[in-house]
Amino acid sequence: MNKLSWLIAVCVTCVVTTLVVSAADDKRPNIVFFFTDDHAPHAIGAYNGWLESVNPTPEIDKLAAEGMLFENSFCTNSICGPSRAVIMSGKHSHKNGFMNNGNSFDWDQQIFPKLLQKAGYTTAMYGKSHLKGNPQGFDSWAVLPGQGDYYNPKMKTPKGEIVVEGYCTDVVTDMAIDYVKNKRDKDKPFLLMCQHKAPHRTWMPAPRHLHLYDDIDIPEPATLFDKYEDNAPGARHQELEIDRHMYLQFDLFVDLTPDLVFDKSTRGPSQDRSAFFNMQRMTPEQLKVWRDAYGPKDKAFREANLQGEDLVRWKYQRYAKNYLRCVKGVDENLARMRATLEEEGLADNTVFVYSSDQGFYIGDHGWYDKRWMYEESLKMPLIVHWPGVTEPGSRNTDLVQNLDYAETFLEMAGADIPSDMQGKSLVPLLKGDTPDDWRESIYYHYYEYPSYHMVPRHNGIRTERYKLMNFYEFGDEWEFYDLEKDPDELTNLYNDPAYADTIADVKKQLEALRTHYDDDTVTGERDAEWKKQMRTPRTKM
Ligand code: SGN
Ligand code: CA
Repeated sequence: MNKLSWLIAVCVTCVVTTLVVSAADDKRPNIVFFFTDDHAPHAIGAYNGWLESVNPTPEIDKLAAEGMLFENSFCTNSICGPSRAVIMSGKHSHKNGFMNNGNSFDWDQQIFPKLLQKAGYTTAMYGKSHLKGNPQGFDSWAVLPGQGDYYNPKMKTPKGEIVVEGYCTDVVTDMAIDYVKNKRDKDKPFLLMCQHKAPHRTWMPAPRHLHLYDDIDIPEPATLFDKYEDNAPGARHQELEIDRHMYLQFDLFVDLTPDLVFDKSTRGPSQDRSAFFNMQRMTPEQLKVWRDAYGPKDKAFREANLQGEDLVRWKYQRYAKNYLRCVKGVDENLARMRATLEEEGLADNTVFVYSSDQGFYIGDHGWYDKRWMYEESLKMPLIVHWPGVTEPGSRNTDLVQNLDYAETFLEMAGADIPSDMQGKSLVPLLKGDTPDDWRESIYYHYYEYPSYHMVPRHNGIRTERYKLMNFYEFGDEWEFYDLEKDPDELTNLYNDPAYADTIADVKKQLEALRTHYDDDTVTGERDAEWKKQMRTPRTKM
């Protein structure tokens, strides 16, 4: 061997040894982000909401018993695409550019998965992305196009579109499991984003769950028959009521007719057709299970000829059961995912995060869907199990947001947090130490109007105790709630003199937040006729 080839051989050996040693020494945790669509915290047992008695999520509850549950976890903009864009970028909607579902995400921007890749992580995303375009920052991915299908879903992959037979929550978890077992680069720590469509509208459960809860009544929320008397006009002009805007066929599958020629009169003014399309995707076997499950129930329903509040109650039961059946699919698959980590010997060094893109109304205020800054849709579940770090069964009450996730994952990986990200890492909180200067309020801004469900644009602030909301598009409408005294937000105190000083103070805080987050997007003055119409009080039909 001449001198040069000896030198090369020594160098190569050194490099290889260093790589092997660094892979073996890399103790940075893997991160599994198990994420769902529209799963409200009050539909998780561990959150102790009014649905707790149904025991909807034994597996998620187990995760909470082993890790930390965040009681005051909020989104910045309660809708799917925008929430996900905030998570990716660590920036509010007006900074990351994805303000409503109609926008397209600019994947060229700085997002935490790219930064994790740079820091030596391997990354993957499966399931619902809802950010349009081909994902960047992932070594492996397969995503549902748009909202995705519940049955036998189409999936977009780097190699083209595929169709996978099965139920979406199972299919997506299968892919995530396959990644952990066979696909990932085993020399690197990994980030795995396993993102489900369930329990999004139109709440289609797996065949194995169609009879779950058949023999019980789901408790009703206290506000099922809210009349929105105290609210700003927007609450009387929305289109998300179980009573008026939830459709027997489209949403509740009464008289299953997948071969139906789509008839506009069977749906509301701003609905799409995903239930019909999903049903048309079913195999004959799947469809038979559905007809067998719903047929007898539909017959009983037709015979009962329910009207008024009885009909609302029936619709609520059908809806809540289907929603919770979808949640069951999520819960079971979370257990499968965790079992895989155990089997692969990875569980002890993997941070497991459960979250969903926003909360949801499960009959609360008579509604379904989200969008509003009221508690049920502002809150998002957040449960983190970080072995050896999070105190088992701990519950954190600090104000946290999806704005903080990117920063948190970066700190877990020992990577730098870019200064233009707007959230704060939750790592100190996960270790049980809340910094003295932790935030005392959160900022919210919703933009998608006019659109599905007709929830007007609004922004606002929530402190530990108070909430102030501004519906700025039609004049200057405000709502103010004292959450300690009125957790259901039924009494708007905006004009109550007893609260005048507090309101003035919270308003100043809201202005300070707008400045802090550099949000100058309060726009959208409408024409006079429109304003007049929105000001006309509309009672429930
Ligand atoms: C669909 C739903 C709406 C829902 C939006 C946004 N209709 O349009 O009910 O508000 O998505 O949801 S459906 O007929 O498709 O069910 S989001 O979670 O993607 O933001
Ligand atoms: Ca959603």
